[in-house]
Amino acid sequence: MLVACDVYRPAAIKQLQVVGSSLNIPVFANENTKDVVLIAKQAMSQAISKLNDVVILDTAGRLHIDEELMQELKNVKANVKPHEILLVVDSMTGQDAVNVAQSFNENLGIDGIILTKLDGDTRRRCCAFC
Ligand SMILES: Nc1nc2c(ncn2[C@@H]2O[C@H](COP(=O)(O)OP(=O)(O)OP(=O)(O)O)[C@@H](O)[C@H]2O)c(=O)[nH]1
Ligand SMILES: [Mg+2]
Repeated sequence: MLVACDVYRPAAIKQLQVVGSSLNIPVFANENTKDVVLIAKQAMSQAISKLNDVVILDTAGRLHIDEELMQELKNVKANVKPHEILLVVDSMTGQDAVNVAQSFNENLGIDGIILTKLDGDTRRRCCAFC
C-alpha cells in the first residue's frame, strides 16, 4: 500500500494515486486532514485489515534545514515505527547528497538512501574520479 503523507504540495496526493493505479497498488489518502501522523496511523490500520504486507509512506519533500518538517518525520517515526526509513535524493544534488544523508541520519536516523535520475544527468560521471 502507498500512503499519501505529502499534504503540502498541491497535487501530491493525485500524483501518488496515478502512480498507484498504473502499478495496480492500493493508495491510502485522507484529504480531510493535514495531520500526517493521523494519516499514517489510519493507513496502517487499513493495511492490516486489508492484509497489505508492505506499506510505503510517501512523505513531503524537504530540506534538512526545515526543522518543522523534520519534526513531522520524527513524529511519524515515533508513532508508526517503520521497519525502514529511506531518503530519496535527486542525483543532480551531486556530492551534497552525502551531507544531506548525514544530516538526516543524525536528526532522524535513516536506513538507506535512494538516488533518482541517474539516467537523466547529462553531466553523469563514469566513475568516482571524473
Ligand atoms: N528520468 C527520470 N525521471 C525521474 C526519476 N525519478 C523521478 N523522476 C521524475 O521526476 C519528477 C519528480 O519526481 P517526484 O517523484 O515527484 O519527486 P519527489 O522527490 O517525490 O518530489 P516531491 O514529492 O515534490 O518531494 C517526476 O516527473 C518523475 O517522473 C528517475 O529516476 N529518472
Ligand atoms: Mg514525492
